[in-house]
Amino acid sequence: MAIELPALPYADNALDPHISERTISFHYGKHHAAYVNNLNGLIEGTDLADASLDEIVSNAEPGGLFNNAAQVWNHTFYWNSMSPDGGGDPSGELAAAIESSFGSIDSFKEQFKADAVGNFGSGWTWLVREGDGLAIAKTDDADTPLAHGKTALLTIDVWEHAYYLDYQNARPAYVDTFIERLLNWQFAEANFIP
Ligand code: MN3
Repeated sequence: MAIELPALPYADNALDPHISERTISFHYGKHHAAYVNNLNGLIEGTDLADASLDEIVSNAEPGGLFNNAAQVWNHTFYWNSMSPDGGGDPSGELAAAIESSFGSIDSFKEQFKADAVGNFGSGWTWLVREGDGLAIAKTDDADTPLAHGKTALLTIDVWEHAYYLDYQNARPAYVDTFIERLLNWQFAEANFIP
């Protein structure tokens, strides 16, 4: 059973002008799709052919299989971490947990931005559960909290392909827009409650 490319949770142009339809066409239609195709090529005819994506990501050794599987998982999580109606502030139990772990919602946003801007190469910044609280996690390349037994609540992709067409080298502007206009707090809250 091949791994499938999940449908985007919104239209290709729904995040415009913050993330353009052109960026989505490459990032989802080419990059994400390529990871799916590569992964299926690697598992076809092996004992992983019927494994779930989560099983592959959780168990693969470092290398091409892990990189492609993790990038499939990471990108699906990233699309869901954004919404055309995103931005604003979290509410309820998640808001309380963020205030407890980071001091305030604004302090969380500052720390999340600093981590995302400060990743020197290609990678991801995450909000994750850590013990009884929450933490920001930086991962490089394809690495993902799932491979470290951590529960992710939201993520931003800071590979250049995520923002270069719209922001060129201005990663801080992309991160600001993600936080203020796109961040899907309802998705993060849903990941936090279970
Ligand atoms: Mn990407």
